[in-house]
Amino acid sequence: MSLIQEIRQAVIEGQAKTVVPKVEQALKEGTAADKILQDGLIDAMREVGRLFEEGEFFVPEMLIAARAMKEGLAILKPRLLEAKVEPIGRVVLGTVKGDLHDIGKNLVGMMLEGAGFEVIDLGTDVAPDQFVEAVKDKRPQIIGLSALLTTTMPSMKTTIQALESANARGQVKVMIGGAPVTQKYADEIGADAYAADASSATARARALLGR
Ligand code: B1M
Repeated sequence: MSLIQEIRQAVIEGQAKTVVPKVEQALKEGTAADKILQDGLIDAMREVGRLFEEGEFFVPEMLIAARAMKEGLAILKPRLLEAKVEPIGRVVLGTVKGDLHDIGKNLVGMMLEGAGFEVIDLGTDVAPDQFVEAVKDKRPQIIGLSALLTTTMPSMKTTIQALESANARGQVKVMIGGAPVTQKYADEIGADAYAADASSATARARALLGR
């Protein structure tokens, strides 16, 4: 088994104590941080989701796998941010109301920071009014909404409606993403951009600012 496969397996098994030294070892051996992220950590979470769907994993297993992923991600973060430059724009980011999934959202935030954006992270379970307030207070050019549950996706639409009601929609571009979200859904609810993953999120954010 390659080192990357060992990292993937340790995340699936939720063994944070194994993940951390193995990620450190892979970096020392010269493996690119992005490869460890994609083939080790993200692919492991994909498998965890599959096992959950098949009834082999339950919430506790998902949770400990997520913790192991987060600890591995913390080791990779400085490497992923190495390209950091002066802020090119401000993004307010959050997982929508009712949704507690934050790994993907954190990754998007990290990549945006790495691409030179200032990121204000509102966390998870963020209500439409909190996004509206942040748009008024922090004056971002973009708000980023993340949803991982089909049941919480409608909160993206409600957030856009709340911005409209507060006459704040014209001040900010709305980008959405998350596993169940699609370009079609973004078009339906009037979002300005959809991104399928963290690296395309940075490309979309730059494009929204005309860069
Ligand atoms: Co949850 N969960 N979960 N879970 N969980 C999913 C999402 C699920 C698909 C699993 C499954 O059934 N296969 C399923 C949703 C089904 C559906 O809605 N159709 C599900 C469920 C059902 C639930 C609960 C309801 C389970 C229960 O309690 N019965 C519950 C809900 C809790 C709540 O939110 N209210 C729940 C709970 C949890 C845990 C707490 C245990 C844990 C989350 C821990 C945490 O985040 N801190 C968890 C986990 C870990 C998962 C899976 C296994 C992994 C998610 C993840 O972190 N992926 C997930 C299965 C899966 O996705 N395959 C699952 C890795 C991450 C890097 O990818 O988040 O997709 P992702 O982010 C990507 C892109 O989507 C995109 O870029 C990211 C990086 O490339 N992206 C954006 C994300 N946000 C973006 C924003 C953007 C742009 C791109 O612009 C702003």
